[in-house]
Amino acid sequence: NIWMNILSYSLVTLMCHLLNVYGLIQHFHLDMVKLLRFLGMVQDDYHSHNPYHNALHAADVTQAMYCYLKESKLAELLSPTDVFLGLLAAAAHDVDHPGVNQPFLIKTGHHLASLYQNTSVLESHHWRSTVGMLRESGLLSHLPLCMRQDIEQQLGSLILATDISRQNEFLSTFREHLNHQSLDLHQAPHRHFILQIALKCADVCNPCREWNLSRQWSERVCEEFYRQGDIEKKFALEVSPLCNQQEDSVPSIQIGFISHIVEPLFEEWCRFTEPSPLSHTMMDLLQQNKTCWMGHAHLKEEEVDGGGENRGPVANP
Ligand SMILES: *[C@@H]1O[C@H](CO)[C@@H](O)[C@H](O)[C@H]1NC(C)=O
Ligand SMILES: *[C@@H]1O[C@H](CO)[C@@H](O)[C@H](O)[C@H]1NC(C)=O
Ligand SMILES: CC(=O)N[C@H]1CO[C@H](CO)[C@@H](O)[C@@H]1O
Ligand SMILES: [Zn+2]
Repeated sequence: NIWMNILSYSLVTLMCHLLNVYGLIQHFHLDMVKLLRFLGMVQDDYHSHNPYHNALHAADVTQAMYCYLKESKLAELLSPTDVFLGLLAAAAHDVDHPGVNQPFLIKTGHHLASLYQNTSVLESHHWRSTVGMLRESGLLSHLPLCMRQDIEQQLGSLILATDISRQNEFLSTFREHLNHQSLDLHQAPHRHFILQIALKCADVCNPCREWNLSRQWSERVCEEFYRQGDIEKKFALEVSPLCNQQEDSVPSIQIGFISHIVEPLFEEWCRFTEPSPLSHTMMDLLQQNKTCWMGHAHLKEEEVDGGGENRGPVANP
């Protein structure tokens, strides 16, 4: 698939550009040959035949992350290490994604499910794969051991935050902080928490983009769900929520996803970044796109309202 390869090459190009713009290649004395080797490995480990979880999604999330790091509330307080970690985590957060979700891996007895004991199976794999590639490429081998260990740990904590089953945990902590104005971005742990939130936002920001783009991402993610459903049918397994093409329409999946995951998260992000033209634009697009999906959904009333409720949240953005 040549077209997909050209598109997914954007991950290496984008990362080199962003690291260069921030002066991070100089700051960390990165060797260009090792950097290109590392980024090339990350890109190649994304599955280009996944309709959604491919290197293009990684590039999309990295681009969004860059924009969020530039928010005026944040930009001047972030250290070079914060920015480096944020961009790296975004680029690698879904690496080697198999195109099926965690429940599928558990019920089919996949080795990753037993390796990670049925908990954050995919996210743990994305993290450990990234650490493996960092070490293999030697990208950070010139840095002191304690610094390398710190980078690996923080990368893990950022990538594991994208596990959507932990959404409520992060959202309520974020809300508490905002209600009590208790975030102090001069403190490294608080900045790390905001990086986790920013990455979570970037990972689910598809519905905050212009309709044309947003719609294509929606179709891709649903195509990936339906493919999983087809495999489940073929092997006489129970079809997972959202994966039945006959029952779960693209509009109904999107309305549930927006109402239960994206809207609550971006409402708080908007509050945190206030005043932010970007956040307001994203909230406007989100509302317009949601209305648009509701117009597309020739659904019974209760299906639109209860979309995600009885099906549970969308599994793996
Ligand atoms: C993971 O889930 C499978 C299937 O439900 C179960 O058989 C197995 O014991 C679980 N493993 C762990 C470590 O919980
Ligand atoms: C959206 O895509 C359609 C055709 O694919 C194009 O005609 C239209 O100009 C696009 N709209 C925007 C705002 O890019
Ligand atoms: C039908 C509808 O409201 N569509 C809107 C979806 O959002 C885009 C902006 O991204 C609007 O241009 C459309 O009009
Ligand atoms: Zn993702």
